[in-house]
Amino acid sequence: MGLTIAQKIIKNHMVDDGAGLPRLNSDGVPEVGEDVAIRIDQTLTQDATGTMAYLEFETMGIPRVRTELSVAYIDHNTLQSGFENADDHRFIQSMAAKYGLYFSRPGNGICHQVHLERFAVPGKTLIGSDSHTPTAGGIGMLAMGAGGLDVAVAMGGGAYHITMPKMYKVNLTGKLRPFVTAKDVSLEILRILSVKGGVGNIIEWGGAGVKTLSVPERATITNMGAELGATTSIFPADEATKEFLAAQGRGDAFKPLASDEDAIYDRIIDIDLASLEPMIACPHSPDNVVKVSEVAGTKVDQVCVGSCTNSSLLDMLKVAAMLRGKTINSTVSLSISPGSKQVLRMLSDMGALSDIIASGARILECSCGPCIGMGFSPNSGGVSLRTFNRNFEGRSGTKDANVYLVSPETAVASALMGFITNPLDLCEVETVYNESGTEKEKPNISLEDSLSSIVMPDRFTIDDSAVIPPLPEEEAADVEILRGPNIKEFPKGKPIEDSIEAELTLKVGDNITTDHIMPAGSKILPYRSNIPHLSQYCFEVCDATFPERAKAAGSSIIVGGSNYGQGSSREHAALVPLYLGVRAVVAKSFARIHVANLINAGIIPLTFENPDDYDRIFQGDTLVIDGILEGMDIGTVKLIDESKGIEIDLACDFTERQREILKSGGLLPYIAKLS
Ligand code: MIC
Ligand code: SF4
Repeated sequence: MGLTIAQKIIKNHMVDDGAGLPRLNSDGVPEVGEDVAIRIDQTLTQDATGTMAYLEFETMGIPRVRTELSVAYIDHNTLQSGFENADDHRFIQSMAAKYGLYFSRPGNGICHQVHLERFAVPGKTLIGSDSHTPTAGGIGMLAMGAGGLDVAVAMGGGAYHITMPKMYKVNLTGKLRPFVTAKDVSLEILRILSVKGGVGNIIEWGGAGVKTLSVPERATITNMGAELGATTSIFPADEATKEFLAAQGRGDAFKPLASDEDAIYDRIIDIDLASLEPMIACPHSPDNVVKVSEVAGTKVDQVCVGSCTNSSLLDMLKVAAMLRGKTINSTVSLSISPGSKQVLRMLSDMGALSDIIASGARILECSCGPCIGMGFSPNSGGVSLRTFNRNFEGRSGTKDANVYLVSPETAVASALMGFITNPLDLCEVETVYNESGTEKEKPNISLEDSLSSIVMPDRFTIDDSAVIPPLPEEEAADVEILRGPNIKEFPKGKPIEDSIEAELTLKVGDNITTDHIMPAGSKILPYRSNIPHLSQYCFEVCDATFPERAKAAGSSIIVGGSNYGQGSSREHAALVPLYLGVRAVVAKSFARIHVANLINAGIIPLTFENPDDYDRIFQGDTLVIDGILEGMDIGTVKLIDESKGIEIDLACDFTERQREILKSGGLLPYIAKLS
């Protein structure tokens, strides 16, 4: 049988790192559900997760990174309202110099956008300490988000372990209509699959419609595969990929990549691009998707264009074309954050920046900015329309704001009108028929003409002056690591004990995000290397009393619903609970990266064998989990709720390697034992 793109890459990168090889099918591909160790060609970190990842890397005692390429980006913590972020940037820069990494300076852009432009290579593997690392899947890379510790291990040459996913295919036909965009495709698939529909799957995008999408458009789609909970998303590498790489002056990196004709998929979803309409994700979840026309007319206070989802040159040129000669509505504040220095510079050279400035928009620097609550928070109870990928409650920095996710076209149309506007309503579209009788859209206004004239440039402006290449080994050895006073020791896990007796200190519902567990935002993000300080804010969105209660309890257990820990890759959502004494998390199901982070930190994740048992236990109950060591071998363990006098079966189904990690007290001590 033929193979999918992802299966081909996994097959090429499978290694035996001592944990044993997975069971393979007759095509030499791991069976679904098997633990697979993958050799990692490239890694990336960003600053908000990077400080911790490099502190962890340091403890491994490896003299130089062992990947083909590793890049340390500074893009999240760029609002420097105190010494903390600047100190962390210097720390990361000195780590990059000492250990052989590329360093992308603050201002050079958002890691995923820059990586796509300058480093991503079809057919290679990439892990990044950021959940949107799959953006590079737009170029045909097997790119996955991971916790900082997993990235540190990969930098040291260690394999990355995944549970072999199922293969989903989205079969694209047709061509997007004007004003309907790749973002609308992302929102449509979220509407179909939901924020947990991708868990345990790799989503491959194929079909005749693929060739109508440019690489940055594909990257918008693979970027938001993170919101589906997918292991990753990937496109073939074809002519469009070749042209993109050539335009980036990296033609040599091209390698064609396609699935075999007879590849087998576990599920195929058909999307006709031509039939799509502008879509919008309503508060407070990326899968709360409806057509823009259904909420059109809602008054808007703020509009933000940017983030790793929608900040490419093509996106920004379209925004500029729509704004040209117009002034944004007087009741709306519009921010524009170009994704990279390359994008900003080209916008400036092409004159488009001037159109944006003239419209009254506020130009922010090339970084994550408002997407992670780093400035530009909405007004109280405000409505904010964002081209971003997450609209979780409170993430914008304003607790009672209502954040909607849209395409740049919908964002600009709404900024001009002052209320949610379907961009299609900005122009009258005439339907005409071509000679063969097939329907063809022929919009009749000049705005549309100017949008369709925006095409991929033959050559991007290439200027890597804000990327500092690795130092030669001889010089690197003398580099001094610069540490600020905000860097504190991180908590270390303890080998799992046979019995846990602890209070159920917090019970939460379904789809709890890492933004609930360990919020971000401008006030808290500077403390990513200071776990004691960070711990005050743990679960602040759900229950601000949790940190104090957990500390008082000493040992505690958290209970969650389904898809617990969805969203980001931040390992702080495991390290901070560890610091507060959390020993186990019991949930209906977990998100992929978070469950790995819990195990890596030494916290045991357990699932209800019968999800209805979730309703039988309550916050404040005293829980006992006995016989854990044997339970890990047989895959099940009993939880006794002493307060209610009931017993509940929990699944504790781990791979051999995960069991060993938990028995060692986390991934770091496990690695230390191996070496
Ligand atoms: C996010 O979008 O939530 C972040 C901030 O980029 C995170 C990483 C972090 O928390 O630092 C992510 O997506 O992994
Ligand atoms: Fe940055 Fe937002 Fe992308 Fe996360 S989702 S990497 S915060 S732009």
